[in-house]
Amino acid sequence: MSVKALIVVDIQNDFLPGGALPVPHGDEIIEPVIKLIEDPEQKWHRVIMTRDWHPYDHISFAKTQKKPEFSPVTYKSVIPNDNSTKEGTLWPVHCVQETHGSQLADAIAEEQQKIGCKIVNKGYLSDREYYSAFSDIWNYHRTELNSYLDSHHITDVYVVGLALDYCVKHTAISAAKRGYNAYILKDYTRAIHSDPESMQKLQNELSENGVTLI
Ligand code: VGL
Ligand code: ZN
Repeated sequence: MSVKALIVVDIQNDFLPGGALPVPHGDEIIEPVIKLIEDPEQKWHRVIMTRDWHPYDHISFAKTQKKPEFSPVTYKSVIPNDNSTKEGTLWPVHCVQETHGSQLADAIAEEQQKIGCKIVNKGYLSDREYYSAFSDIWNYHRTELNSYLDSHHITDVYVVGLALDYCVKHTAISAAKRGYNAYILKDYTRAIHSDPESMQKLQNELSENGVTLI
């Protein structure tokens, strides 16, 4: 038997048009996502909403590193005795804890109140980048999402939200690596880079990692 969780990733003001790090057309998914949450045929056992939740001096901010926005960065591992590095991108300041930009979009926040679903924060340790809602990029610091899904005996994870090519993708890949059946519902996501070449690369990365894009 499958026990289904819907993970609604980072539908926050800063990722919407007019926000600090807008995902093009991100606002278009808000009403569809609410309908999906409320669809009785889906039989969601749990719905979880995630928030990117950064301190003001987060390591992923261009301002923190005194570099131009969207420039590349090489992160050093936070794991003791690990000398590995990872390539990343420096972002405009976004989703700073407790600011307007970090709040869930109004209609999503209303829905959260209405159904009383779990909110999982990520990105709150200043010295490391996070894309997956399960952990930092080093898979070292784990968020509450891990124990929450375990304790509710979830088998299948469906991921929607923003941005398809960052947090949605990495959350779904983490879920697959942790042994869940992992799906992304494409119509309920939008990407930062949505040109055909980027989409093809994304599709390949997902299938290599056992994530189904529906
Ligand atoms: C995200 C870039 C930086 C996301 C978060 O939620 O996709 N993207 N922080
Ligand atoms: Zn972020």
